[in-house]
Amino acid sequence: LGDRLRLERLINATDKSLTSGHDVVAGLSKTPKTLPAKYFYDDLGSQLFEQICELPEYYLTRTETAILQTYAVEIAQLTGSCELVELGSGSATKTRILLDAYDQLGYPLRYMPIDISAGILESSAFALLADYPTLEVHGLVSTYEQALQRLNLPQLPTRMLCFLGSTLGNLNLQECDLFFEQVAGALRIGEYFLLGVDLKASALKPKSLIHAAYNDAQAVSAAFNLNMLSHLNHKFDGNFDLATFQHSAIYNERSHQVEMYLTSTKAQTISLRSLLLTTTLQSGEAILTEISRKFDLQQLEADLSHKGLHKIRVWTDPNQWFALILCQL
Ligand code: AVJ
Repeated sequence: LGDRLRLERLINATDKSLTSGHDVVAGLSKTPKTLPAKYFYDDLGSQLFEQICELPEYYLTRTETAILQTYAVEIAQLTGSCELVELGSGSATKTRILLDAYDQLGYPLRYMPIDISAGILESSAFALLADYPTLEVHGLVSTYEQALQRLNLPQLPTRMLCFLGSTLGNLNLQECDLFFEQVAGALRIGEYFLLGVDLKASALKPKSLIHAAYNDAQAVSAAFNLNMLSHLNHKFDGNFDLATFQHSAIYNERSHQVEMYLTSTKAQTISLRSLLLTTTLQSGEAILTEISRKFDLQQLEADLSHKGLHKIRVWTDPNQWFALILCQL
């Protein structure tokens, strides 16, 4: 394996200078309180998210997978040989569909997975190397910001940056705008950006479908949401008592986004000692832990092209629940 695998840590779990927690302090100091969604993904959080992807209610993964299965070869034909770079690679299950397509066309297989969780990055890299005998993997344990800065380096092969699973939905309008700018800045002219997004409710996509995806019967979504508090407890020496918080998720029809909350069931004081942070919560007070925006294709294409990311082709499922957009700088 040795020469086919390189793993680099841009974040070190024990080094708090890179993950200073200033974003946690800022979020808990706001009214209403918020916490950044990236804190879902410690190793257990990544596992819980993998479980969510398999839930009957969570249509996003299944739908995106089906689109990829139908069109991966077409994507590979459009881009030609290129290195796959993936932001938020997770278990890299969907990536296999792309790798198979590039392989089928006889292209060399190069993959740069980027994930904030070292555990899932390592295990997925090992599994891929075992299954693809010629694959070369260069992984980064990193936030998106760090990785996009690192990608802005002269490199030989053409790259396709993949951002699947509608993770884009976690970014608000301003963050999204900045993100597209960073993506455009990281790519060279002619390189590709493959984006998977969940679409707004419509005649073919009832709001109840979206609601159920974040309120599953087995309460895995609730466990995923609550796990953020346990992650923060470990990382910042905190005292969140998970038994005093309740999961909720609503589809906000005006802003076309799912909002996920943790609501305190009692008045309490929380401290995160390594951040020197103390904050009080009232009984019934909610912390916003995630927005999951749902997109309008026309609007999104306009926003992308405004940053120089020009649409090459768009694919959707028959019900137009989910879309894949291939752009080129
Ligand atoms: C990984 C951000 C796309 O918003 O649907 C799943 C995360 N949150 N269930 C999403 C998530 C609750 C997921 N993304």
